[in-house]
Amino acid sequence: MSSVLLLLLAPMLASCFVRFMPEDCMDIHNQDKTLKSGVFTIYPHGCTSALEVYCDMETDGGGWTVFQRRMDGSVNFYRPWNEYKSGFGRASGEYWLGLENIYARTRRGNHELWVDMEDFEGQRAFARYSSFSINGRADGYTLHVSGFSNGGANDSLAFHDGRKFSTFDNDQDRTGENCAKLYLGAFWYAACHLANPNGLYHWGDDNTVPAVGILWASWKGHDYSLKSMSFMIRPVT
Ligand SMILES: [Ca+2]
Repeated sequence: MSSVLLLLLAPMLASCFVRFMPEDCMDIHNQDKTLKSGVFTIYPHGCTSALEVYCDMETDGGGWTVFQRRMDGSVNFYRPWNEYKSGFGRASGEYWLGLENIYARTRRGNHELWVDMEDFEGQRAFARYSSFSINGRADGYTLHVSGFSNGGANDSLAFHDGRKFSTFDNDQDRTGENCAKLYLGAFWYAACHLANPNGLYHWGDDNTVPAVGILWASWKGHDYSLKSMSFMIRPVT
């Protein structure tokens, strides 16, 4: 009986004997500052929580944990609550890390946020926030973001500060409508959005349906869907 139990526990125990268990990309960066950006394994909440993420090791000195990444439209982001809660996609491409994992990180201390974006004409811009956190599930993963500094994209996120996260099957927005259904995404919708990072991947301002794309309105307006966008966080010491 005990040997059966051991057999069942073996995979869990094995992962708990890993010597180096970084909680985020900053831990990995601090271990070896020569590492380039790429996919790494982190342990956001303990030894059984191994998770692959993309780490940006170059932007402003590196150590950024990417929690949202769009780049080629290969992953469908129009997904239900449970998937936004736990995460989906692949760290080597497009993915969403999951609200529980983001919460696990930001509850451990102060974090800053960097939103990186690129249009189809090869221009780049960013927005940076000196403080970023979300509440837990019981509070609807409410967004707290402040301390904006401009990297050319202007501020489209202050509008979403204090809002709960909404998906098409869990409407927590500020309207009688369902913002996630209207704009084919999932976000901290208010009424409804100035940013729609998890919207529909399409090509720039292609005159299809308005305001459903991967948008950052203060940079390219409500109808221009960006080529790439990523949200990444880093602990502030
Ligand atoms: Ca609503």
